Amino acid sequence: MAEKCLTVCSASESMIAKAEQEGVSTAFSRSQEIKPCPFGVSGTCCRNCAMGPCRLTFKGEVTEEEQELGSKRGVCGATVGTISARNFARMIAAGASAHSDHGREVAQTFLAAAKKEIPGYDIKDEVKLRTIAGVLDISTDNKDKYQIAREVGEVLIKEFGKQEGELAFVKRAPEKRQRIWAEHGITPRGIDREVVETMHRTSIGVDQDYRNILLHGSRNALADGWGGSMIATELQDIMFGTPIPLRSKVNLGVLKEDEVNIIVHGHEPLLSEMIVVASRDPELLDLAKKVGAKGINLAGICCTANEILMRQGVPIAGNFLQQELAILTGAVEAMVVDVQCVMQSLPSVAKCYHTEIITTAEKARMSGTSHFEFHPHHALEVSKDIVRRAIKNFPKRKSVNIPKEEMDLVAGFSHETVNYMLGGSFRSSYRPLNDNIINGRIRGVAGVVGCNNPKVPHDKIHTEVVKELIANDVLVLQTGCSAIACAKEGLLIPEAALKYAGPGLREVCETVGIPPVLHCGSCVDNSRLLIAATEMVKEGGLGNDISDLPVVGCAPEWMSEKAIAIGQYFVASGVYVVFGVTFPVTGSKGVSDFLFEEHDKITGGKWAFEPDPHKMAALMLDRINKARKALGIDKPQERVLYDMEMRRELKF
Ligand code: SF4
Ligand code: MSK
Repeated sequence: MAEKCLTVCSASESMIAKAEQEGVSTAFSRSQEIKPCPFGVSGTCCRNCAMGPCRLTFKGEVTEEEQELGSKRGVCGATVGTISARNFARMIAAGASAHSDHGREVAQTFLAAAKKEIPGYDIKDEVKLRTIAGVLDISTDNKDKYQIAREVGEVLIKEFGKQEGELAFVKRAPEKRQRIWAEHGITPRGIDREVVETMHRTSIGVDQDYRNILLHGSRNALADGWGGSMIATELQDIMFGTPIPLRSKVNLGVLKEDEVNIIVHGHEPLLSEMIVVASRDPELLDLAKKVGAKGINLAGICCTANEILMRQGVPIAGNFLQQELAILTGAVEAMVVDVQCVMQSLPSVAKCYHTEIITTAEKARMSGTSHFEFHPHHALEVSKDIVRRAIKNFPKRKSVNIPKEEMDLVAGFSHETVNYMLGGSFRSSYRPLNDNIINGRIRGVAGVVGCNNPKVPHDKIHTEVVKELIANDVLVLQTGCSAIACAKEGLLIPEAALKYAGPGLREVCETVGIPPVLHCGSCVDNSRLLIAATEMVKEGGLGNDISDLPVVGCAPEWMSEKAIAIGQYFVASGVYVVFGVTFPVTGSKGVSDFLFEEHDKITGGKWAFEPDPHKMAALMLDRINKARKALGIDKPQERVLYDMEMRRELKF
């Protein structure tokens, strides 16, 4: 029997082989040992009360009527549709909570920075601050940036506990979209309120209509995308700077044999931004030299990596499934973790080498680690203590085996940057993007995002889907671990357009000087994609709503509940979203039909499930082609490249 392909990343492959040789358990080996529960996979198991757990199975072809009206039910009478919808909604609530709690931490730190209470943090992007103040109807006349930031921070913190009305950023969406949400009663009111209501509705004996549960799931997800996540992104940009394109490197080869290697891992940039500062401190660099190291090398894993890559150019060591593998190199002095996507196995892997795992968040502690509690009031001191500890660990190294693989990438494509790059410095605008979509040079835009999952070959599905999309002239926007996967494959450099892109997309990329795949940030930065889609609508010529655009999304190797929350807020915002690996409602015919078909009629967006990367790309292309046909832009049009004179003539 052919051996199962675990990864298409050769650096990871060599570390997986090393783990096997040295008897170290990793997610790759554990995934092969553990047989997933079939009820859990298809969403038909309920453990919401002590009369259960209740697991429902149906043999052979079963209709929705048989499932929903038959006698096979949980002890309380719950049907498989109710159980499956409740499970799905709870995944949304958990994912939205993670992003939104991140947003809350950022908002609190932002307010403290605005009050000048926390040295080291400042208000860096005043232009964006004023834009957001405008969105919130806060007057900026005769106010300095700190006063404006204070008012912005106070308004946005209240979004979490808001009880009535609607979230402030909802009005950034196209007007038609806002009307659709209002019509179906899914406009989010308050971030925390929607999560609490999901938990209430899905407890025993409350909401028992799967459509109603799932509609509230949409409202909860929208509170994430247009609420918690968007607050996190916007305030991080204002505090730390809105990303602009920069070059860096990616993969395990960024670790250095002769330097102290510190990896930051997790999601929030609040501490890692300060660790960047500490790692450049001359006193600490001297200390590193004293223990025989040539310097201090900082690298990232997962979304903390994406955050400090986008703003500081810090290289990325790897994505989600590479966190254990990085330690296996024997070259990591400290892995500093904050929240989310941190494997509990890290301390046991670290025990085999000299790596110290350092937790920093009060809400995310692990046994077998050191804890350096982070608080913005003393962030720089904590960061320096962490760097000192890493330096102290350098002489404890045993054998070091760093894979050579590393790849260049360009990152930093915030919505503002895309606007500037495509429109030019003279007149920032999405007009050239829209025009290139209308004339067919760019067929459409795809957001390809999300995690790794050891159930499928690591990075394979991401890279194959993306290659197929760009070959068909689809511009790809990326976040999260998917962006890291494609960066390792060399898809995030301008030269990739020559090698992989179709002729139309290649021409645009060459003219503008961008890669065909744009790195837009971390998981919370999926909110940037909502704003980009909205700007395309507002620019004109591509319909009146996000659902009219030839825009699609996918998460080819998803694993986290956060991915479900993201997927649902895109579907509720009018986007067609395809997920790979597995889909957690397939045990219920009614819920599957609702999410995969009926949802289109409600929000103009729907889900699809397809694990094969080529079929996944085909589904996305088909949806894009249908959108183009509906817009009347499916026939080839004369291709016009805008020169500066023509740009000046554009009407705004
Ligand atoms: Fe079973 Fe109903 Fe309790 Fe769920 S809520 S465990 S279906 S009895
Ligand atoms: S880190 S949520 S594995 S993308 Fe955002 Fe990666 Fe998924 Fe975590």
